[in-house]
Amino acid sequence: MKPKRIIPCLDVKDGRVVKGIQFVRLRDAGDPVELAEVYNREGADELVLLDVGATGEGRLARLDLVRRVAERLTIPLMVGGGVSRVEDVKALQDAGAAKVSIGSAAVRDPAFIDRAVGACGRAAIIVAVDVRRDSEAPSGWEVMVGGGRQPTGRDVLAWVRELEARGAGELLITSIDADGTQDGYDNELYRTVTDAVTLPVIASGGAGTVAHLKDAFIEGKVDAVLAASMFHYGKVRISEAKAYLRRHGVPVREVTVDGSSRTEI
Ligand code: 0VR
Repeated sequence: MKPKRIIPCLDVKDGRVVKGIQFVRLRDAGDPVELAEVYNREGADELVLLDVGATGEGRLARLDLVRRVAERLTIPLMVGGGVSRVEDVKALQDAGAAKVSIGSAAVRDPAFIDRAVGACGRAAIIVAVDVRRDSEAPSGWEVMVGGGRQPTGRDVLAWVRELEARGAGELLITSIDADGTQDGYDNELYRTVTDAVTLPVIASGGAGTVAHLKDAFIEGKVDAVLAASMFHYGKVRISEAKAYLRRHGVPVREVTVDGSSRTEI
């Protein structure tokens, strides 16, 4: 079985890592390059760099920061924030991003996903889907854009099915309700999505304990877990999380001291 992935997330605004709750009340959580090096050394499987200011300011994630982070990593870097053209994807790839996350722009122009996949390949194109619980939505969750502030009227299931049809490589699904709470992932959301599409799904929003990570894999059936607060505030080390997951039968990539890797349960 393919190893499950642990992916720390660096939400960056004005060159600093920030962390809030439900996307607001952002507070400083450190230097992005330093944190990237720590997570890489600790055994993270991938790293997300999300420029949370970019979309709102109508610009692309800062390429100089992407370069400085990418050159310190031995794991794949996924970059998101303000991506709205194929040229943006290519510029981020040239700066060292292995994968690029597209969020609001995909909702504005779904055919952009087809163009980006056609030009850059499925493996490089992740679609970020931020949702909030909404009893009016057929599946129970509505897709939001613009940093979680603008409702789209789209239901999460209809949207992820359309993204699968358009060739997206992976889905990064963030629960805004859970974001930053450290109360656990919305596993009902992930089970609903993973029962509906075959695309790899990354859970995002709410991680606080190693048990939360296990629950997302076992109950939510996700392929990877993204976490920010839990790791930034030093609650759990990635090596501890991987040992716990192995003890509970979740296959994870083991990183040995010489940096080589193998998958062990
Ligand atoms: P934790 O719950 O702390 O693990 O957060 C995981 C995930 O929700 C965040 O890293 C990130 O996706 C939150 N996203 C955005 C944002 C945060 C602030 C402002 C905007 C955005 O647009 O995604």
